[in-house]
Amino acid sequence: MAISIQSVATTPFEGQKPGTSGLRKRVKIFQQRHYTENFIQAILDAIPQSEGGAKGATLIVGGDGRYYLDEVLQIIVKISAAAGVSKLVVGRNGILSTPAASHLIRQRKATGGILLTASHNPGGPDNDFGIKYNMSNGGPSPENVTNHIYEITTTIKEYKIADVPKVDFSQLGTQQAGDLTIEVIDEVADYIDMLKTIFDFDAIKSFFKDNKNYKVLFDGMNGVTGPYGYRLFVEELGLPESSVMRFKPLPDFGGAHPDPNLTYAHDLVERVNNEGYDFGAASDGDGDRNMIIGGNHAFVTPSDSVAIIAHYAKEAIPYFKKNGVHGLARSMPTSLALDRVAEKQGLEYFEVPTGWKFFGNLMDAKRCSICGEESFGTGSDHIREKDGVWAIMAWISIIAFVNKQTPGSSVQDILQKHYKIYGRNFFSRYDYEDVEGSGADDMVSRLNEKINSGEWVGQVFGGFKVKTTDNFSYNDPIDGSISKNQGIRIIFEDTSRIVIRLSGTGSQGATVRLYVEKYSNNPAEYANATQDALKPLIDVALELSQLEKFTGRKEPTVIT
Ligand code: G16
Repeated sequence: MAISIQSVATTPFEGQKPGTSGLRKRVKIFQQRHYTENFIQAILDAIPQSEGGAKGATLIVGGDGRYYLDEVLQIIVKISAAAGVSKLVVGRNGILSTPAASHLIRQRKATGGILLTASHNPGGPDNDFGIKYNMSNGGPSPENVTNHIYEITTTIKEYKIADVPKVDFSQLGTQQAGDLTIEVIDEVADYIDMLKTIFDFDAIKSFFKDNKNYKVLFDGMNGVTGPYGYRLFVEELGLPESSVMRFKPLPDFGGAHPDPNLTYAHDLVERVNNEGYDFGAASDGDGDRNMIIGGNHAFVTPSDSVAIIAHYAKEAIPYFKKNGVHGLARSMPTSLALDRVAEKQGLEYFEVPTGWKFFGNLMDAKRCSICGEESFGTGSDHIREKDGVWAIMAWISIIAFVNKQTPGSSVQDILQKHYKIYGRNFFSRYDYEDVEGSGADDMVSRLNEKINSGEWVGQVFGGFKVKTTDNFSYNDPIDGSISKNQGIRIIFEDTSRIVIRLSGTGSQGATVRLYVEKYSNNPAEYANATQDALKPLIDVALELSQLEKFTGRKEPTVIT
């Protein structure tokens, strides 16, 4: 069908550089005339020829339902039709969780996907929107591709749009926009089918049947995973509707900050503690993050969560029973708890920079099966994104498995049992959000000077003797690429660590992340409160970084 294609003259916008995971900015920035069009055109032009390029491509498109999604979907249709894209596979109403999109890219053998999300950042007209491109392996584009996208945005002079009618994304089925086919699919079904190939649904159902009083509460945080959680927990596993909360995706997440941590998922934490739930879990705006808690204030740090999943994987999860576990990986700031599991199981393990994209190469090369990040991301090689609902199902599988051996085991029991085997890595992250950019940069510059001079090595601070200091650099063992300046590390003789880096996902000012970790193999300490255990090290971190002096902040905005 002939369609008219128009070239629209444009000029570059500053700052269209994708961060840790895509371009995230205020909605008002995306709403500027030509802004979104420039970026979408740059994405299509940057699809590598080795991946097939845009012409004739099949792209998976969807997002977390946040404000401005509808407008961007129509822009994608027009620019894709003009670029000769062959097919767009879109979730109903443009909804697809990030893990569901990653799965669909792989399942459909698509060229890639455009994901419309700012993840856990708040939504609504005054908050954030985001766009990222995922490759044919289902994972976020690597730095050479994001750099190429950025380069194009700095020189763009025109974009091309096709004159096609508005597409109705509420209707399942196929529609045409010129030669471009648009297939609107059930946003949940394929993902649930995938979970059925990974987990033993019958074992989980029989656990709930045998433990009728075991209470679960899933919090969709008004983000994208609500429909997934509802279909899974209520319709598939047969739990009562009271097992899900905030399960309707809202364009502004109901005003909430859809980030599953103890601060922003406070409502869930309160309910689990006050209403006698045994297990609580939340996922974020786009469904790739997760938080796991248990009754009586049990909190599973993401670092412990991935270590525990790795510990039980082959026994409790059919996918790993069948495929084995090739290796483990974590992001650099994530605690070393996972390394201990790898060592005990004789598995290869990796430390990569912050950013899920760094796990993809290892997974594609079959050198990593399970990985995780302290930033509430946990996942496996079933897809190439972290996967909140998968992690929750992994935990439910472990609970069912452990309870079969030792009935009545709580989340806290599982934690303590793990510490008895491996010792405990106390871990905490302090976030200082929206600080003035130059103060944060000056702080990092000074820290770089300190570590370059090696001046702290051998010195003792607060009883901790410094072993090494560096700015983390990663040499990808698969493609040989090197990523430098990934975070300041101060590592002590007793394996305790302080890590400081600037976030790559904020949309306003700078966010300083301060990570502290201390290992104990003294059973008398395993039940200690995290903040108490880490207080001396946090004091050292604040002293060495001079964070208050540089940022003017006395207290962090979020502690996890
Ligand atoms: C993204 C990345 C993660 C990263 C997190 C935090 O998560 O995919 O790998 O750990 O950001 O990054 P930063 O510390 O730079 O803010 P998400 O859930 O935002 O896509």
